[in-house]
Formats: sequence, C-alpha cells, structure tokens
Amino acid sequence: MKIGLVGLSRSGKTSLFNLLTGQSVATSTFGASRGELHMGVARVPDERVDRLSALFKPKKTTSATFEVVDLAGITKGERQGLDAKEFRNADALLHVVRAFPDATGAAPSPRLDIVDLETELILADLEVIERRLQRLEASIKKKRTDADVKEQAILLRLKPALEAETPIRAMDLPEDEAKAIRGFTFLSQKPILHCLNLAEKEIGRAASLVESFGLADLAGRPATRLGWVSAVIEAEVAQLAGDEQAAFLADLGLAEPAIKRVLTDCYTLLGLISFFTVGEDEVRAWSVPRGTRAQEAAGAIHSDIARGFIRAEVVGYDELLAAEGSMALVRERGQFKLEGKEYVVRDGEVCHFRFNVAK
Ligand SMILES: Nc1nc2c(ncn2[C@@H]2O[C@H](COP(=O)(O)OP(=O)(O)OP(=O)(O)O)[C@@H](O)[C@H]2O)c(=O)[nH]1
Ligand SMILES: [Mg+2]
Repeated sequence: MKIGLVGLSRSGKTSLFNLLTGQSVATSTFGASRGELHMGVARVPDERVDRLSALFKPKKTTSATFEVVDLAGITKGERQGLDAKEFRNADALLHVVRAFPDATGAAPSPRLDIVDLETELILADLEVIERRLQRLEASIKKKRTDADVKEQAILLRLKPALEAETPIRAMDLPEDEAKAIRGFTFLSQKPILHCLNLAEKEIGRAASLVESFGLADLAGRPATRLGWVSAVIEAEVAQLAGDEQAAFLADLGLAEPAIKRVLTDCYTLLGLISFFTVGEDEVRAWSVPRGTRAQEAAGAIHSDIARGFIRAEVVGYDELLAAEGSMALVRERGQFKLEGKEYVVRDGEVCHFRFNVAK
C-alpha cells in the first residue's frame, strides 16, 4: 500500500513524512519551499506483532508497512507537482492541512484549505479527461471501436460531475466502470484522509475536531476521513525513549503516538486488516483489504502460495496468545481451524497456508 502526502505549501507534509518514516529530511522554511519529492517506508506499529515475536523468538520480525511519498506543496492554481508518477499510483491520499499559525502569524483556515485542495485534485482529473476525450474523438473518427466508444461514454459522464465539483470517490460508479478507469489513476478517486496539523497548544481541540473547525459537512463524505497530528511536537516525542515518551505523551494529553493514530486512520480509510504468519524464521504482519479470501491473502505472501493453495490453517490471535504460542494446545482446545480458499480472513488471525506447486 502506498500513501501520497499532499497539501498546500508549508502545511507540514515533510514534517509528517519524517515522523512516519523516521527519516530526517530538511523541512521548508518561510519563503523557501524545497520543491523535492521524498519517498520512504512507514512501519505500522502493532503490539500484537511484538507479543507474537516475544512468544516465537523468530530470527526476524517484520511489521506491515506503507510506502509514503511526500510531494512538494502545491499552491492554488499551481498543481503540476501532482503529475509525479511516484505519486499517481498512491492507494490513498494523506492531506496535511495547516492548522497552526504560519511564520507570519497568519491564522490557519483548514476548512478553506481542504476545499481548495479538493478543487485542485478535481481540476487535475478534468485536465486528464479533456486530453483523453480529444484523443478518443480523433481516433473514433478514424476507426470506430467499441472499446473507445465505451471509454468515451464513461468519461463524458465523469466530466460534468467533476465540473460540478464532485470528486470521483463520491460518485456511485458501477464496479465495471470504476475498474475501467483505474488506469487513469484519477486523484479525486483516491480515498483521502484530511489530517489537520495542529499547533501544540491546540492539541486539546483534537477531541472535537469536527465541531472545533466547522468540518461537519466534510466528515460524512464517501471514502473520506478526518484526522490530526501536531507534527513538530510529536516528532520531538518520537525521539524520546520508551518511558520518557509515555510520560511526555501523557503530559500532552495524548493516548498514543502520532504514527499509530495516523496509520490506524489509514487502515480504516482503506478498509484494511492485518493477519499474521508465525514461525522460527519470521513473525510477520500482512495487510489486506477487509473481506479478502484465504487464497488471495496467500497471494499477498507469494503468488505461488495462492496458485498452489490447498488449505489455510487459521488460529485466532487471542487463542494463540492464551496457549502461549503452542499449536498443540490450540488444537487440543479445538481452536485450530482448517479453511478452504473461500474463507474470509479476519483481523488478527494467524494463518499458515498449505500449498503445493507442481514442478
Ligand atoms: N508551529 C508549528 N509549525 C509547524 C508544524 N508543522 C510544521 N511546521 C513548520 O512549518 C514549516 C513547514 O514545514 P514542512 O514540513 O516543511 O511543510 P511542507 O508542507 O512539507 O512544506 P512544502 O514542502 O514547502 O510545501 C516548518 O518550518 C515547520 O517547522 C506544527 O505542527 N506546528
Ligand atoms: Mg515538504
């Protein structure tokens, strides 16, 4: 999974990128945007992985991860940056919204910034559609094919809706149409998390984000979530060792580190769950969309395992923990399940896939 960080200039994208990936890329100063694109990997913190690792003492422990791309800030009407190919294929957008006074002391206007950013995404999609429609018209004139005519019809339906400022993610597209336009990597089709970057002294407002910032109308939109960080102070907290970190978090009135909160929001936004594989060699978390069947889940590990899928051995996380990692005990307690390829994997299940690939 890949998350694209977007937002207007100097909203704190790179600060959040550093926080998520543990990198220390230079952030922008007033009047000097750096205009660079950064890529990194965010580990998804999950205490279940730590517990399983403590039980199985594997050679290697691997968390679920997200790829993160940090774009240069865009300004109203200046959206060329959105064309970056490293960004276009993101699965979701993490929109960093300034909710702290800028270097000139100018008060933030998160609601307006959200509307402006959404407009830029929509305009970017419209440009793509207009270019494509011109090409299609020319080629249909030359030689009429069913595929071209069908594509043209879909784009002609999207266009007026976008012009009326409806993002594609809010359109109720039939599945085949959604699939047919996937190749365009439309930006307004991607699920979006609007993440308000709060000034440290405003963290208290996070509990009532929607009311506090007048975002009620945005909150219920399809494939949209609202979240928050306070990037600079939370980056400082992230530098601290375990105990100190907990104390500092408590001081700020925070229940958990920013990375946990933001990535949990991304999981919810994308409808993801985690399942685990365990053994002497490796304990590992895998993220898949909720509703994934056992055979596809196996494919997240390796396509051969999906191809040669025989059965999934499935144990619940709690049951395995209660049995202190003993599969024998889990079996004895009748908590060991053998499932076929249609079985829907649930969050927290520990899976072992039996497979056989003919040579
Ligand atoms: N007070 C305060 N300042 C912040 C916060 N987050 C970022 N900043 C400051 O805002 C400035 C810009 O931060 P960046 O993280 O570089 O912002 P950006 O969105 O990546 O900027 P561009 O890439 O230039 O668009 C830096 O000076 C940060 O220290 C915050 O939560 N509170
Ligand atoms: Mg930046």
